[in-house]
Amino acid sequence: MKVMLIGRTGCGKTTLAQILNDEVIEYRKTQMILYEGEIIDTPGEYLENRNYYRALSVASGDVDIIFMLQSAEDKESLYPPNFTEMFHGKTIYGIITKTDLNSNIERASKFLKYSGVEKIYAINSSEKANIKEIRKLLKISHSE
Ligand SMILES: Nc1nc2c(ncn2[C@@H]2O[C@H](COP(=O)(O)OP(=O)(O)O)[C@@H](O)[C@H]2O)c(=O)[nH]1
Ligand SMILES: [Mg+2]
Repeated sequence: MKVMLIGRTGCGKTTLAQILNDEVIEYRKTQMILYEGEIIDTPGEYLENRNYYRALSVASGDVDIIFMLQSAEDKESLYPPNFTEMFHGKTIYGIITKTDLNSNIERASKFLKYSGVEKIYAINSSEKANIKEIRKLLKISHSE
């Protein structure tokens, strides 16, 4: 299963990609679309600037699943209403990140629903419990 990660800068896309790929977690700014195994990590700028929507749409061409990430810390969302329509035919999941911080999962959930997401999971990088659910979605088999 190929998956594409979308979300504003700092929401945790690269961290999630690293966890799913079992890499050492280290901060690294994503400047371009990165293909790491089955995971496509996209720069936050692609969501922040509408001129890049086309690039996201093209990059989604050969993925099976799209994860739209929303940090539970963020008080605003960059996803426009019904953003998911841009990816019609794809399986889309909302992923709420940073649930370990002073955060508001309900607010993040509302943002994602507003943008058209129906199925939502909440995770954070230090507690791996819910990451298992994400792995199941991707059918990545792991020893953990
Ligand atoms: N506390 C906490 N920090 C996180 C979490 N996920 C990511 N971060 C941190 O948030 C920062 C940005 O993460 P990154 O994955 O680079 O975001 P990206 O810009 O969406 O790729 C980094 O310092 C990460 O360590 C999380 O679940 N909890
Ligand atoms: Mg990144």
